[in-house]
Amino acid sequence: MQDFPVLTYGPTPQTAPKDWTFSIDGSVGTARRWTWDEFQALPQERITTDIHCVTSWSKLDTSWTGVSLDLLLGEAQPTGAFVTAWCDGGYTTNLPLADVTGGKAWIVHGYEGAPLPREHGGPARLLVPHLYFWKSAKWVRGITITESNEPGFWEQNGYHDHGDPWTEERYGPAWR
Ligand SMILES: Nc1nc2c(c(=O)[nH]1)N[C@H]1C(S)=C(S)[C@@H](COP(=O)(O)O)O[C@H]1N2
Ligand SMILES: [Mo]
Repeated sequence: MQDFPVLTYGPTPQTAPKDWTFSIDGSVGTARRWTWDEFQALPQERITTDIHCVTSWSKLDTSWTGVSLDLLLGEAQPTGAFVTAWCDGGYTTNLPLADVTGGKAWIVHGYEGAPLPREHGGPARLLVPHLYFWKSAKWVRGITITESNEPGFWEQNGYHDHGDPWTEERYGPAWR
């Protein structure tokens, strides 16, 4: 994994799988929470995709294992149109619900056939490959559904609210 840079703001959290849960709450029909074992028992997908960092590197054909957010959100029945992903360590990032549904986002715990390394977000991270990689929150523990858009950590600190690499949505108004 030498050509896969580690980009983390702050220290790397250490959460053992036995202490890990994944929650969906906020504006939902039914708040849900899965333990590690419950999560592993859900249908797993293998995702092969390119990833793009805002600082200009891309990595092609990365391979991940995890659970589709369509499946998880289907159990929670969101009523709001925005998502905030939150993490051990305090990192947050915001996304429109439409960017994490329709086969576009996963909670992944495997990378290249092995457990996701801690420095890359293990035990589990969000994977949203069609947006810049800062949206793919490492050490993710849950998502909160909101009625309105609530900027996350980098979105409050200069990055673009949406982050589409094809139209190069890198930085927000404050940085232009
Ligand atoms: N929890 C958390 N997730 C995070 C970050 C972070 O600092 N904390 N950095 C983001 C940024 S800016 C990038 S580019 C990617 C980097 O992922 P990597 O370290 O696996 O390459 O993670 C994203 N997810
Ligand atoms: Mo980044």
